[in-house]
This record gives sequence, structure tokens and C-alpha cells, in this order.
Amino acid sequence: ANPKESSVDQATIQMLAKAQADNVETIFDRALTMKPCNIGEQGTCCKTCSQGPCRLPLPKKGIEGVDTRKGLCGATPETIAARNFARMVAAGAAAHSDHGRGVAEVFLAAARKETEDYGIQDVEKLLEVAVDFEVPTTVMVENEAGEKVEQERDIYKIAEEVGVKALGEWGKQEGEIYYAKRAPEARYELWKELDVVPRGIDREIVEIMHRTHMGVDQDYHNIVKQCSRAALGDGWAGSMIATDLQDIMFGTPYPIQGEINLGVLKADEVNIIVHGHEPLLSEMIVVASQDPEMLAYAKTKGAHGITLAGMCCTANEILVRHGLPIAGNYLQQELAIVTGAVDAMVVDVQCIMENIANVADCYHTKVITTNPRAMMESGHTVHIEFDEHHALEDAKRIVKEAIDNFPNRRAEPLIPNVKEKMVVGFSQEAIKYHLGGTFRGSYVPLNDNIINGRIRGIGGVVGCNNARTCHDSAHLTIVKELLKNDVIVLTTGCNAMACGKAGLLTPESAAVYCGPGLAEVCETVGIPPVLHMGSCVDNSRILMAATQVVKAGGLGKDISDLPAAGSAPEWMSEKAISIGHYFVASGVYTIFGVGLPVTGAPRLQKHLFEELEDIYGGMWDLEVDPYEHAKKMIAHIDKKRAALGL
Ligand code: BF8
Ligand code: SF4
Repeated sequence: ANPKESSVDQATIQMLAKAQADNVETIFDRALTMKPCNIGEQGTCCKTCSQGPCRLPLPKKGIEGVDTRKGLCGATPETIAARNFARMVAAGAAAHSDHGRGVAEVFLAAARKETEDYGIQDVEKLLEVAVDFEVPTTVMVENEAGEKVEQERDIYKIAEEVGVKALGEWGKQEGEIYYAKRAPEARYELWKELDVVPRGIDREIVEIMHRTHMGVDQDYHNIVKQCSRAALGDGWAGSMIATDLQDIMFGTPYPIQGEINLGVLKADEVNIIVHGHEPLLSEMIVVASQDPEMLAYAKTKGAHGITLAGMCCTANEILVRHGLPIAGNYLQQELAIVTGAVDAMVVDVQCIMENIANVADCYHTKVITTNPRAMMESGHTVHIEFDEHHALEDAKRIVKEAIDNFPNRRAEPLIPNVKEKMVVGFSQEAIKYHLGGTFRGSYVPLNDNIINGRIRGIGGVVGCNNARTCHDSAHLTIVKELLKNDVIVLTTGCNAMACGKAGLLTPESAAVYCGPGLAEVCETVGIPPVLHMGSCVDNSRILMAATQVVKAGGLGKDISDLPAAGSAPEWMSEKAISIGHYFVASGVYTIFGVGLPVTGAPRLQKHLFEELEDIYGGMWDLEVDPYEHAKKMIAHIDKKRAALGL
């Protein structure tokens, strides 16, 4: 692979060149030698039963007349592509929600004081969440004078009841998830009318798997409807509960400074990278790596200290809460090891490339797996299982393993001298506080700036990197185009990291990249024009921010009325499809780059791209060219402004 064509990020370009000089193969090389299957890419390869795979290529010149393509059983391209799409939603929702389940379990253990390592940090948020779960926060008691007075309940009692109800959301069979009512009333009523309010998180995922089994649901409209129910169960329950309970246990993010890119690694220190998604693990490694005993131990091995940096969404989690540095986003995971400076890469679940074990074999890096759900075959990795009942102890073992590996470095590390400063940690609570003025947090001032036109609209730009496109390039072009047109950007996941590396997460960048209106707002308030809201489960924060904007008034009654648009320019994971679909079902115009596996099924594509707008007010779209992509978002924002009479 040509490093300069593979990425726009200087650290990545340098390390890719080093990988080639060191004879180490990376994903960038394989992306050139292995091309995707064009039928699979269009979504029309069915391997649902063993009579297939049935492959339905589009006729070369497009479809004239009736589309007669079908699989052995008669499945149309629409059925096949809808089933494949639905299974991506199921897998994505499962990944986020299983993460959330783990958080809920630990939360309950913490509430019951079964573990000393986790506790309650954000009481205010606990009390808010308790209201949503219909857990009373006060009791009536009789005072000495025999009068009934209201008294606050013990917070651990409240937490226990919240934990039980939260965990119950996974196995619920009937009724509705509690958080559905958090949405604007009009949205909740619409979901009820359409019969897509999730009953329970797991149930909707299982139902997708059933309905997409051979010979079950054969109406793509109906399959897409179940996608909505399962995806909403992700966005408004699995992911949202993960975010909330993490905030209660580890603290709700507020603006904090951080640093990003491979230049955060230090040649003379023990470098540990935590890579993956679950803060249950990384939070403990943060504590362990700062332990004076560990530091002293590192010094006995000749190191000057311990640097802990994150990669992928776990990085976002520890960044937004502690300001700890980020080594890079998804496509940089192999390249971090190529520096020769990483003494341990600690992984849990999701977005971990199998190839990091092969790259680690070429250097001294120890890959440490920690989660029983995610093991690696290679004999060169170490497994240290992480258990919440002795979390800190496990974390210390992991840190010690890294320190012990420090003397094994094979050559002088080569760390690119590339890093950027950034301001991050814009939870919906923080946005409210910062934009709301001195006395009382509120979204009204934000709405006022949208109404008076200083801010044209809101863009949510999120999602992965994808080795099929130039690393970070589309992310940055789209975000910059939006800023130029006075669209404020909310970001999470690997897009947030791309923006951080490019210097877009600083208040100073407003003057450089924004149109005059947005620049003025950002400069007055002192915020960056791109607000980093966290990891991918924290896309739930974007749903809540949108809800708060609706509730602040003046911009319609529903999320679908807002001058807003969502985008995932370089998506690759199934989680992105689940996220995309819950945004659509929540009323947001959502556009993806790279490609969508529905293009081989024209009627399904029309349903997703056009007909869903009449049903949900939000719909899917696809645009590979980043400039056109941004234009389409802005056009949608303008359409909504016009509808509001702005
Ligand atoms: O959950 S953005 S590549 S790291 S899937 Fe993965 Fe995609 Fe990055 Fe986080 Ni999200
Ligand atoms: Fe082919 Fe139908 Fe089986 Fe799919 S379910 S592999 S289309 S026979």
C-alpha cells in the first residue's frame, strides 16, 4: 500500500512506511490484494440455508421491466438484502447491548456493595435515572411531632432498585422499555402507533434472528419494521443504559483537555494501550497504572514511568472522563505496535483486528486478552481474565505484565512526533451547562442561535474507519464542509478521534474552519465547533441532546422537525448499521459513506431511502463523495429550516 494514499494522518503515514520497511503486513496491504465480492457488496448473496449460497447479481445494464431474480426458494433480492441488513442490526444491537448488560451487572454488584472496586460517583445522575425507571427517590416518614415528612432514601438502596430494573430490560418479554418515554412525546406516540416500541432488548434481537431464518419473514417492509424495534432497543436501552450507568459509576463527562495520536507514547516509559470498548476494564487499569507501587516497580525495570493510552472506543471512555491520551483510532491499532514502543496491548471486545497478534509477533508487544467472550488463537497472546469481583487486582496483574515486558524491546522504538491537543467531554449535561449561560443550564440559547441562523443546524458525524477508503479523509472533509456552512458537529467514536488528530476539537479551530455565525457562537461560549460526546454507545447522548433541543422549544415537536442530519462517512462495523437505523427510526436523516449492502435490491433501497421518511420522518441515504455527502446533509437541514419557517 502507498502510505500517502492510505491515510491523511501523518502519524499513520509514517508508521505504515515503517511497517513496510520492517516487512510487516497490515490491513492496508491486504485491502489492495483482496477485493470485495461485488454481489455481497450489493447485499444480494444469501447463505441463510444450505441450498445456497444463492447469489443474485444485478443485471449489468440495470433492470428493465420486471426484476425476475430469485434464490432457490424464491427469495427476492429484497428479501435477501433485507434479511442480511436485519442481521447486521441484530449483531450491532447485540454488541452494544451486551456491553450494556455487563455494565448493568457490575452496577448492581456495586449497589449491593459486593465489590469494593466500583462505587457511585454521580449521585445527581442516579437520581435522574431513578425517575425514568420509576424508582422512588424519597420516602414519607413520621417525624417526632407525628407529622408526615418527605425524606431522601439511601442512595445505595435507590441504586440497587435501578440496577434490578435496568438489568430487567434485557429479559423483558412484554410491555415497553422504560426509556422509550424519554423521547419527545410526539416520537413516543408515533412509535406506539407504528408498534415498534421495543418490549425487551434481547427479545427484539432474537426475533430478528428468527424472522430472518430460512422461510420466515418474506416481506422486506416487515423485516425493516423489526429492524426498527431492535435498533431502538439498542439506542434507547442497551446503549443508553450503558452510558448512564457508566456515568453514575465513573462520572459524567465534563469538558477536559486531552492529547491524541501515536506521539502520546513515550520511548522511555512503559507503554500500555487499552483497546476495545468496555470501561469496566479500562477504568481499573487507569487506577492500577497510577499506583505508586506500580510506578516504583516500573523504575526497577529501567522505565521512567507508565504511559496508559487508549485505542478505539475504550480510549474515548477514559479520555472523556480522565483526560487520558488516545493513541489512535481503529485503523491505527496495528501501527501502534509497529512503533516498537508498546509493551502491552490490552484488549476486551469489539473492533480488535485479529492481525494485531501477527504484528505483535514481529515486535515485543504482549497482547493481553481479558474477556472470556473474546479470546485469540495465537499462542503468543496472554489471557488474564478480568472479573469485577477482584477487578483492581486483575488490573494490577495486567499492568505488571506490561512492566515485565519493558526490558524485552527488540530495537529502539520509533514514535512519530505527531500529536494534537483537544477539549473533549461534551455530555448532553455538559452542553446544556456550557451553552446555557451562567445561572441555569438550558438548551434555549442553543435553540435561539439555530432560530436566528447563526447556527444553521446540527450534524452528528460518527463511526468507524474503513480500509476500503483513505483513512480519516472523508471524516475530515465532511466535518470541515459542515463547519464552513455553520453546522455545529456532534461526534463520537472513530470520527471524534479523526477530528481530534486534525485539531478540530479545540476552541481555536472555530476561527479557522467555521462560517461567521458558528464561529461567533463558539468564540462567545469558548467551545470547539465539534463537540466530542464519547464512545459509540454514547451515540445515545446524541439522542438525548436532540430530545433536549426539541424540549427547549421553538424548533418543532419532534426530533424529525429539527434542522439536523447524521452521518457515518467511513463506517465498517455492524454496530454502525444498528446506530444508523435507530437514528432513522428516531426521525433523523442518516447518510453513510463507503457503500451500503442494499444497492442490489432496488425496492428495498427505495424503502429505506425514501419511503421511511413518510413513516419515521428520518431515512437512510448513501453518498461516497464527501463533498456531495456534506451537501446532502446541508440540503436536509435547509429543508427542515424552511419547514419551520426559518
Ligand atoms: O464502537 S467507531 S471502528 S471503535 S465500531 Fe469500532 Fe467503529 Fe471505531 Fe468503537 Ni464504534
Ligand atoms: Fe437460497 Fe433461499 Fe436458502 Fe437463501 S434461503 S440460500 S435464497 S434457498
